[in-house]
Amino acid sequence: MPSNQQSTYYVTTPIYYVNDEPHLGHLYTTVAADVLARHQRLSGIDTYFLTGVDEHGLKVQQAAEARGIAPIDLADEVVAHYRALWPKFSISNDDFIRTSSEHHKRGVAAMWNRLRDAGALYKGFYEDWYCVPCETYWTETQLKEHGEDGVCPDCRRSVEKVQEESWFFRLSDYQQPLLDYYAAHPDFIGPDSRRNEVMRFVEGGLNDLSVSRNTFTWGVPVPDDAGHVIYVWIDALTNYLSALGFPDEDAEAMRFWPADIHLIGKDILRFHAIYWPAMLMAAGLPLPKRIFAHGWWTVDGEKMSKSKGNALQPAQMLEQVDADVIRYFLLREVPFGHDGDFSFDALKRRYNSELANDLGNMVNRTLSMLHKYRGGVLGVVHAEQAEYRAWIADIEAMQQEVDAAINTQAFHLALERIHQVVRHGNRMVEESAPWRLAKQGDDDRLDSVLYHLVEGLRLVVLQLSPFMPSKCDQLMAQIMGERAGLEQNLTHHGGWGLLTVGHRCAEPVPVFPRMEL
Ligand code: ME8
Repeated sequence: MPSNQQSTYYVTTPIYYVNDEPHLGHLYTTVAADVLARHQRLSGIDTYFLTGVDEHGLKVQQAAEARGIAPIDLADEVVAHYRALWPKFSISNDDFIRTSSEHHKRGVAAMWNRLRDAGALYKGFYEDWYCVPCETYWTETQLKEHGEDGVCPDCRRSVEKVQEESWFFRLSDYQQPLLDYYAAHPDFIGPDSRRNEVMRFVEGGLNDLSVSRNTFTWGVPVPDDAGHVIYVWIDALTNYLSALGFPDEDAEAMRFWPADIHLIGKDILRFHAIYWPAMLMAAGLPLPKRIFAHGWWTVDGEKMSKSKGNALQPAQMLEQVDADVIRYFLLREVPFGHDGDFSFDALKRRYNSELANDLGNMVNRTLSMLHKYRGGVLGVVHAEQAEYRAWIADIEAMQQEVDAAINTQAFHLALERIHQVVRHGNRMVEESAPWRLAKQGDDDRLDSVLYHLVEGLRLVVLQLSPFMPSKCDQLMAQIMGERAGLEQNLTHHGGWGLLTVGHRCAEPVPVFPRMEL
């Protein structure tokens, strides 16, 4: 059973910029976070899953100007798309934060005041470079070190010169405290390769960070210095706390802090693994337990971009493929943390072999035989044979291993392990040949094998349900028959033997029809 004994769990996605529509990359992080949240809830843990949008900053302001509309109108439009999209992919977020909301802005102002009161802020003059698409400051030296002049080392687009009065955060004070923290908390940053990357960066030295702008207005005003708006990353990172009610320490949801995991893409690791913990240290607040930076999706070998028009829009993908199948593919195809390439052909191949053939077949064959030979009703298990003991042991080991894999964000391993059990089940069908037992009138053995298959399937579907919630609801409805809708969780229903003699399964209805390539 789940190894995770803690009582609360808090998982977050990045809050996405509203300069553009959601695409495959945004879906990826959000689905992964959803699987973590669903798995924890299944394990009986009090869970909070946060996603939302990042509305402020120059990038959003410029995107709105280009459309000739106000930033808040652009934000409202894109927010409506996100809100319509997530339910289509069964995203079970408990909250959706907007950084334009009053409660968030109050949280940001409170964070600012805490930093200022701690002596971590001072006023100065910023004269260097800024990348608007990344909302990142760059020094002349950093630009030179990373190659081309005038180009952002991260996104390779043009940087602009900034010369203005600015507030600074004493980030340089946190070089050693951060290095000590990484050393003492080896699981703080995942995967390990990213942890090493961050440590090398911090070892190279940290400059104080410019944290306010006074040449545009689309942001949270600096308290007591109305000409300045707070740097969009200070604003955005604070969402993880403001959503819980910060600065009200006794707000009910504050029990979820510190977060168990911030899921992000590798593009925004520095902000989460350096700036955010340094800010929290300065503010005297507990740090999140883990930050995991996943890899980058390309599409048919190319980087997704607005100019190429090849960014896959999740809502349009649904015209071709079921949402749960996309969820499954994204987490199955590429080890979490690695880069991957999306193609519908690869998705269909994976689907046909693992879901249509293996899982679909196991469910259909098992339930069809149960109906054909036993009227859909489970009979008495007579013999405790070695093959059944091995089957139950395999399922129990799978439950442990899936839990461990999900708790280390190794989603592909969790799915691979579940799939191994499905293949084991199909082998059991072949080897025990229930159709032969039926012909021979060997009812005892027939009842035994059918029982083990159905009960095993139930536990497979339970483990798979965080990945494919609506497909698994359909499968569970067939397995549970009249008892469908019974609340399913691993704590109460994860053990072998919930189904008993006389249980009637529903007629099988195919859930994974083959797809044409
Ligand atoms: O960075 N492959 O927002 P954003 C995989 N507002 N994941 C991808 C991806 C791709 N090709 N493209 C985007 C921001 N993502 C800030 C975050 S958080 C306090 C503020 C995902 O709209 C991935 O999670 O640019 C990445 O980190 C995020 O979208 C960036 O979203």
